[in-house]
Amino acid sequence: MIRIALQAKGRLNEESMNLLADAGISVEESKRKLLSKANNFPLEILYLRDDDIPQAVANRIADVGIVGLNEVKEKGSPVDILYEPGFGKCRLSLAIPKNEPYNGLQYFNGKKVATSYPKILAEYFRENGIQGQIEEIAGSVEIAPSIGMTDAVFDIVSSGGTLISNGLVEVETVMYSQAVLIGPPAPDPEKEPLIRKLIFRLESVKRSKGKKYILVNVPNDKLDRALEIIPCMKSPTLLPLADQRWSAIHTVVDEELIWDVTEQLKSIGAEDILILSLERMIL
Ligand code: PRT
Ligand code: ZN
Repeated sequence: MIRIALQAKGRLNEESMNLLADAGISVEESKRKLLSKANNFPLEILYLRDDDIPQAVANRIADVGIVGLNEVKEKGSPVDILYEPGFGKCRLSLAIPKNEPYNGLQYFNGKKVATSYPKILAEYFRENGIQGQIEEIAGSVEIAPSIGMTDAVFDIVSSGGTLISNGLVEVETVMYSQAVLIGPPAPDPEKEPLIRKLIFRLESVKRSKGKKYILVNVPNDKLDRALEIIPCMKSPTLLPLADQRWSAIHTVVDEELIWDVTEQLKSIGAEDILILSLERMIL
């Protein structure tokens, strides 16, 4: 049995749960519980605030966890990044009131900056030789300048809408972040095979995203041309049809290329094109 720490509620909770579901892991009803169990994988889910996840993994209260890279960096806990599931993407940026003239990083010398990520900001200022004053606040960082508390903010940005609606403009991107699966640097040898099995499942789901399965019937004299058109990852499957003048090609194609590929295939006389969605891809 392994234990995974997930965010109890908040932005990463739903996608973390969906990720487990996509990997074929079904979880008991989790509402208002600290701990729940997967029904069909030796996995226990520990629901925590995201701030506590890096430490829980470092202290081996959980074997792995899913949390934003920003939290991992801020907490500085000794954990390894095992896998990037591809959600929770954002950046941590410095922003200032939009009417202020900005002349580069030295702007922040002697300025007060509100943030929930004081360590990341202090390191950035140190690396760049900036003497800024960091005010740690827990929430609603973006309102600090408008209430006269600070001159600037250092906060998470995704669409940028929150900054705009608070009259702020992003001037420096300090780091990019996304959800990461973390584990201790040297996992318990008894747990390691299960951790690897979990990552293997997550990878196969991710690999299938953005891909489609295509089946197409092609006259035999156009097969070479059809194989040039289809940009497949590996050698495609070729199957003879009952009508011996025709063959079927089965393969996986990037979703964004599907329309282009199908139009070109039609133009050389291909027929009966089926495009199917993919659930898993295990190589
Ligand atoms: O209760 P708990 O402590 O667990 O949660 P929390 O309130 O600390 O975190 P939560 O749920 O808000 O975010 C969890 C993680 O999601 C963060 O640590 C990031 O890794 C990631 N993430 C991705 C974001 C965003 N996108 C995001 N947009 N976290 C916060 N925001 C906030 C941001 O703080 C700002 O207020 O959304 C606003 C900006 O969004 P835009 O789209 O207007 O730019
Ligand atoms: Zn938090």
